[in-house]
Amino acid sequence: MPVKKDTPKTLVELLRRMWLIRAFEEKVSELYAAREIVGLLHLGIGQEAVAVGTCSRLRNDDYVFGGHRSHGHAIAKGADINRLMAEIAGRASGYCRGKGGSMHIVAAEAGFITATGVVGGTIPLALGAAFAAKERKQRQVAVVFFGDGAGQAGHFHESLNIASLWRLPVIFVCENNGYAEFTPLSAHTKIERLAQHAKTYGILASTVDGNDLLAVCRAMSKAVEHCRKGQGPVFVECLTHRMRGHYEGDPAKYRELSQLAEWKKKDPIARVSRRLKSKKITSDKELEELENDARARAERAAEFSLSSPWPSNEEVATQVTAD
Ligand SMILES: Cc1ncc(C[n+]2csc(CCOP(=O)(O)OP(=O)(O)O)c2C)c(N)n1
Ligand SMILES: [Mg+2]
Repeated sequence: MPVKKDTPKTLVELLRRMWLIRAFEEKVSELYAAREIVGLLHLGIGQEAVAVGTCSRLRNDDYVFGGHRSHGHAIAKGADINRLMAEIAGRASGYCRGKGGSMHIVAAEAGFITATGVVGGTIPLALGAAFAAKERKQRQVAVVFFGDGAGQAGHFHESLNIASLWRLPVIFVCENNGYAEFTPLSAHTKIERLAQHAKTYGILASTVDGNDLLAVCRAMSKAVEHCRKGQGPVFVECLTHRMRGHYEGDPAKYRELSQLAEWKKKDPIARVSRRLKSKKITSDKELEELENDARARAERAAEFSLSSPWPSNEEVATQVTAD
């Protein structure tokens, strides 16, 4: 969702959005543990600043594409959390009538075009949206979120090349959380910074602290301006960390506990809260209210979802098979 102007109040609003994502995902995790939600579930807890910082720079009619860890991206772009949670719970009131689930979110009215479980699979799709936007001359941009693991896929490299060649208004947002499933970055590439790949293809690229909301906002403001002026694609690599396992239930034995503890100190929500408090913009009580409000909204989304009907047998069989 776009912010009109950056003021101290804006920062409070962005913190509210980060809390909404956190509370939403923690509620989803709770429902998963209670087996109210089934299937594979990938949470982005700890990565909220990337989603919120990026989408705060976008217009409603800009396009966003995600992947398997994209609840936060959809919420940040303005998706309705009731319909989103219902989708994850497989209910008929969900965005895809319960047939897409956690990894196939579509919230078209909010400009969240699609997500996929195919790693990096929406990167070429974002190029298509950017191409159409360029043809229509409406100065929209397309943003695609993906992880460091996608950087080894052929379609990632082909897309960077074409986007650069055709000067497409696409912003590649790489959430480099250091792992692809259980494999550390150093075991799947010799390249330390994914932004290096983009530079090779002649794309304007930078690496930022993805747990610093303001750093993400600054990088994205520049990226969006560059794209809207028709100057071609931009690649922003955001260094971050997922605080949960790769999927819910992952024992995460490949990760040192000390590493997690270090990242917890860099929790993006705590960082913004400390900043607001030290600048006397927000009191402890107001910060607490932000969290409580987000948790109450997530609770209502859960009630809405679990009281919604399952899709009918006829519904389940439509739109999902090749005739
Ligand atoms: C094309 C493809 N290959 C492999 C997989 C299995 N897989 C699912 S998630 C994942 C790792 C993705 O890592 P990354 O892109 O860094 O995203 P993160 O999970 O860290 O957010 C893999 C290999 C897949 N879903 N799709
Ligand atoms: Mg990763």
